[in-house]
Amino acid sequence: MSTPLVGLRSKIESKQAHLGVIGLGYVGLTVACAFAEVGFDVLGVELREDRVAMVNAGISPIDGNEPGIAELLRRVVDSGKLRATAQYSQLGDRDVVLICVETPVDEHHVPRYDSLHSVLTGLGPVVESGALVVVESTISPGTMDGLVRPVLEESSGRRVNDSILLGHCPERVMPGKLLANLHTIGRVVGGMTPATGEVMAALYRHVVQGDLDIVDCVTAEVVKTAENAYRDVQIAFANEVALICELVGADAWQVRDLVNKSPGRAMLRPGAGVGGHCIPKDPWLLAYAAGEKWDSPLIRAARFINDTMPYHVVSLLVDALGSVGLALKGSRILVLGYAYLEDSDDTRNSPSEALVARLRELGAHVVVHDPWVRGYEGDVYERARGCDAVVLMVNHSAYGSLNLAALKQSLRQPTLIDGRRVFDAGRANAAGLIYRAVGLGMKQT
Ligand code: SAJ
Repeated sequence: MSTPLVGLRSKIESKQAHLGVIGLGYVGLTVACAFAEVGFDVLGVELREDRVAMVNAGISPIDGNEPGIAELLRRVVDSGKLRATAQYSQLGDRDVVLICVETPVDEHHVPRYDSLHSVLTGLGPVVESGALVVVESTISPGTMDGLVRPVLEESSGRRVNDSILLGHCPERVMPGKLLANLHTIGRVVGGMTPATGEVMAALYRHVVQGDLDIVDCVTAEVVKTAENAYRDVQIAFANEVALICELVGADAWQVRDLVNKSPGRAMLRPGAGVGGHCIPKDPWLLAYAAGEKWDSPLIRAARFINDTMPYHVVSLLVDALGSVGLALKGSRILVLGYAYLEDSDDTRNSPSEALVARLRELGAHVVVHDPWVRGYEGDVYERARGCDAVVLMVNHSAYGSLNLAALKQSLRQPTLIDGRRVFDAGRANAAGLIYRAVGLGMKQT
């Protein structure tokens, strides 16, 4: 191991290394707090001055219910271990810099690296010689070699693996469990060289109890994007089986239970669509890497199926209203759930967004209820008053205990469309509701 690496490794092992974290969103803030908590001096760099001010005041800028973050942030700011700035120039004394910025895909499913590019351009001129730079953002395979390395070498005037060390350690946090996941879930540690990977593992060992698997950068890029593409394909399979069950008169949830009794099967849950910050995006990052050489038909098909589901829910609604001679145009529809995930306030890429837009396009008047999303809270039965249908899109725990008889009383038309199979068809019918559900064949209702 070269001298710079030996020196850096001992500074990391003794926690004397000064850390920088660029991007104080839900990923960056979590990792900054975690390293500060174990004693590192951490400087957070964040473009948004309001977030900088909040962090320096010990107030978490992260929305939602994130156990442990607010208290930990206050503690590490009060102890002086973590501070934030908008100035890249202050990164000049950092031995390690973690990059945690957004890496979205555009409407053509092409990665947009504007944030990553500007971070590397801003960091290059100030980064200390011998420093370790780690990209935690999820990126398309080939991006470390094709973009990160050349841009950083260009902006710093230094050579990677010579006077700059570079690696990729993709984040694996999940909303609602940010801190817990960071500590417990293992990480893939991609170093531009094996020696860099070893130093990165020495760093993350301070905060990660799970495995730290040292690999090269492209392997780390593929693992992260593939683990989410894998889940997207699994969900799409469940959704396709559900669509077939509806057509042949079977119950997809019963089918799923019985399929999963077969050894080695683990069919996921069909539903009203796939949202969030990871699953809808990461498959495109993986597919993009293959370029023109391989079109990734399975990944694309899975994305198509999952993105179709909110529109399938609309077709179930049209069918249910049609069965009593009602048109969707001019009807009043209550949508239950606007978050992308149960018991979460996160609405990023929510399937409900697509559903509501489509219903409005078709001339329906839409009312939204969600106990977790600011502005959509309130009494469900009140919101249902005068509506011609209720469409459940998110299986928030609160909805499981809904009184169907009371719901029917509030409704103008007794129609219930169940996008997440929260309710039982028999009970819904017994309550006098016209019931349709994703994956439920007509013979079963
Ligand atoms: N969904 C289904 N059917 C399922 C599971 C999920 O329709 O069987 C839908 C959900 O309703 C949601 C979307 O898919 O709209 C995503 O749900 P998710 O459970 O995958 O939750 P995410 O988006 O928070 O995924 C994250 C990912 N973690 C990271 O990227 C670090 C994913 O890799 C994890 O597997 C997942 O959390 C998890 O297991 O909780």
